[in-house]
Amino acid sequence: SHVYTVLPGLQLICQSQYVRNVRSRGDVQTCTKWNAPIIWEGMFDSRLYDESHRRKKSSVALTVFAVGKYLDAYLKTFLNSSEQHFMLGLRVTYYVFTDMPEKVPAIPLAPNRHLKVIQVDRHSRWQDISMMRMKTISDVIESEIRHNFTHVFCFDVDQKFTGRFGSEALGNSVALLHAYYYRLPKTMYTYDHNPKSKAFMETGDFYYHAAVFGGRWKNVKAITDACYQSIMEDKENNVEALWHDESHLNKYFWQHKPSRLLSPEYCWDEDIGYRTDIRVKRLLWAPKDYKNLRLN
Ligand code: 2GW
Ligand code: MN
Repeated sequence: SHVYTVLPGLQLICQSQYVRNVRSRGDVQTCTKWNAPIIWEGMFDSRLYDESHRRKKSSVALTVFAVGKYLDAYLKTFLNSSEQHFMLGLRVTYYVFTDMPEKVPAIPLAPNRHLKVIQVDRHSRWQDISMMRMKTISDVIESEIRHNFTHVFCFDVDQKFTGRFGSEALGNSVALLHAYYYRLPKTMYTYDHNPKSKAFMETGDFYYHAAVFGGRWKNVKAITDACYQSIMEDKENNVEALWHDESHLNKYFWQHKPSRLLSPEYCWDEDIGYRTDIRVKRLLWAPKDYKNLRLN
């Protein structure tokens, strides 16, 4: 329709202008200094995004890891809730990585949605389970995703969808504002401050949460390759970044600005309590049973 022929041109001028002109939010930052939109509820018309992505035949691969105790603890809730809220109307395939393929629960999937289980080793250190995801994601993008999907989204498994997580979240490279840091001064961001680590940085734009990131497959391939490479260099130098893969991801997004940011509505922790700016909770942190889950 008429609207769509105009929008791409507008996006060239300021991508966020398009979202802002639909409706605006005065209480939160909706655009970065490099002109990337920060997506908050109330700023966009979800029907426009859905129509546009259906027309472009956007398709999404979701990667999630459920290794060891995390399989029983979180995977079923993650997948069932994702079927209710994640990219409804688009073609979606879940790539579930686990050390116990036979224990992956059978989830009823809507038409056009698929699930693929891929076996991975169980690293003995949990830090490695988390960090080595970067390598595994890069490999599966190269072998499969690049031939079949336009976009990739990578998720922690210890969370539950509770509201629309839709096509408004799709972009070239997508980062998520960490729920605990989005209103804190930069001096409190927990970047890696050890000059010996490749993740070292003294200042940045935002503190991003590694529980959700994504983008076009080519960009996610570049993100995961770079993070993996830095992680391995750190290993050779016998250092480990403060927050593991999350530190490396923050460094990458400092050097390669994400084209779209998601507000903490896209990954909220109820423990934070009531906030007026959080109008919709789309994905919630699952309660953690540290005592049992972190015994390796
Ligand atoms: C992780 C920590 C301690 C014990 C076990 C595990 C573990 C993680 C595991 O036994 N099995 C497993 O599949 N994982 C996967 O790694 C799972 O997908 C999980 O969601 C992900 C990250 O671990 P998680 O969720 O326990 O770490 P968080 O919630 O503290 O995550 C933030 O920091 C991490 C690095 O320390 C990552 O960057 C993560 O993306 C961040 O959200
Ligand atoms: Mn997590």
